[in-house]
Amino acid sequence: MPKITAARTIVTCPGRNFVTLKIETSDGVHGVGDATLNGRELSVKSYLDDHVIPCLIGRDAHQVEDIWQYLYKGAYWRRGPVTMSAIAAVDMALWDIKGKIAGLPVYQLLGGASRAGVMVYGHANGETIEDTVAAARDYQAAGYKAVRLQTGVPGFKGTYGVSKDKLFYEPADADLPTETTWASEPYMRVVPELFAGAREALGWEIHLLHDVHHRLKPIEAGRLGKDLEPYRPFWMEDPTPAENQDAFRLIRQHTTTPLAVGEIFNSIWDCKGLIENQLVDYIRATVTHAGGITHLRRIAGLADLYGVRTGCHGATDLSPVSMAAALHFDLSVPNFGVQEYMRHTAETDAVFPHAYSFEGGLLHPGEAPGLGVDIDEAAAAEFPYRRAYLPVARLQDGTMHDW
Ligand code: KDG
Ligand code: MG
Repeated sequence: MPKITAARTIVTCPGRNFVTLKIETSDGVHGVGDATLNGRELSVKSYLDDHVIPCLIGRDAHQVEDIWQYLYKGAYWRRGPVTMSAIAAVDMALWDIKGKIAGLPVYQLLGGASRAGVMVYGHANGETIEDTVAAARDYQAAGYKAVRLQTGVPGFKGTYGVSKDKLFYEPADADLPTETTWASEPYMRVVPELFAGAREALGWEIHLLHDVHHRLKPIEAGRLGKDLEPYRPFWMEDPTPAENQDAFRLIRQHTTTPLAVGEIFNSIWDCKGLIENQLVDYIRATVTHAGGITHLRRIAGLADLYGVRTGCHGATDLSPVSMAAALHFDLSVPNFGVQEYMRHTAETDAVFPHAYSFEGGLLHPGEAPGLGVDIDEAAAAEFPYRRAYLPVARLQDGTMHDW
């Protein structure tokens, strides 16, 4: 049996921070897992270094399920983003090892390909509707079948989803949280105008998505969903903070715009009520923050029973290791919907050489054994950790709001 002989975390900042777990085995095979939790990176590193790695040494690397259960049940303190990101990193690394030893890409171990490739959506954004539509046109020209539209709200600086750089979106760009201002009313006026402009310019073939980023009250979300209906959005994401899952009943009563939720969920228990009550259409839990491939498959299995499809989070704060793992999952799972794809910078791609590739609006994980991604430790060492936080949002009178 391949025994786990060593494991360590590697923190690198090729433009943004990433935490990677590397597990080595007695067979000479190693695996990698992503443990990045944006703005709280060092907490997951400590959880792994101080509490998980010592328990891994000597275990059979093939026992992916048992090690998952051991870390989840054995901690006594269950769930939470730090714990579940740490477990996820171990799980990804073990699937990577299993694939390498079997000589198969991980998607083959998950049951094989259920489709030719993974439909992804890119991020079109701009300060104005015209800029956003122009960016969406570029994505369409590059072959994307789906694109997310985010635009600036007139009079407000630093609207969520609007990037300084057209291709790379990185909100965690300050040593301490920057403060942005928010008001729902002008936002709710501008988004339907954006979708009207986009449909006129791009036609009806391309899927259009939008992320509300937890900003609205339930009745406001119902209104926005209704106002967007004529433009047939693929989804409206995170309309309200999902701690209050009953809010989704209210939103559902008012709109047929499909709803996507779950990028900040970290276990099947966060997803269960929304799925079983058919209050969402897409579940966005992702490999890194929701306990790895092993746990995400369980979430997808539950979702499939209720006609809910997957739409994994894929922001740049998830490393190429996470993206690779997501693609193996996406390719194999029967109820796949769409995968978010924000391109990483050239520096990040150099630190994490990978086999996945984009063609015609689809990503494919490639045929390399395991996850098909690695970390170049020498390159990683050139980019030391830099503290960086996500912004916060306040209403115009100074009241703290959901970012
Ligand atoms: O770290 C926070 C980001 O991952 C998040 O703001 C991105 O909402 C997001 C998305 O849909 O990609
Ligand atoms: Mg989002």
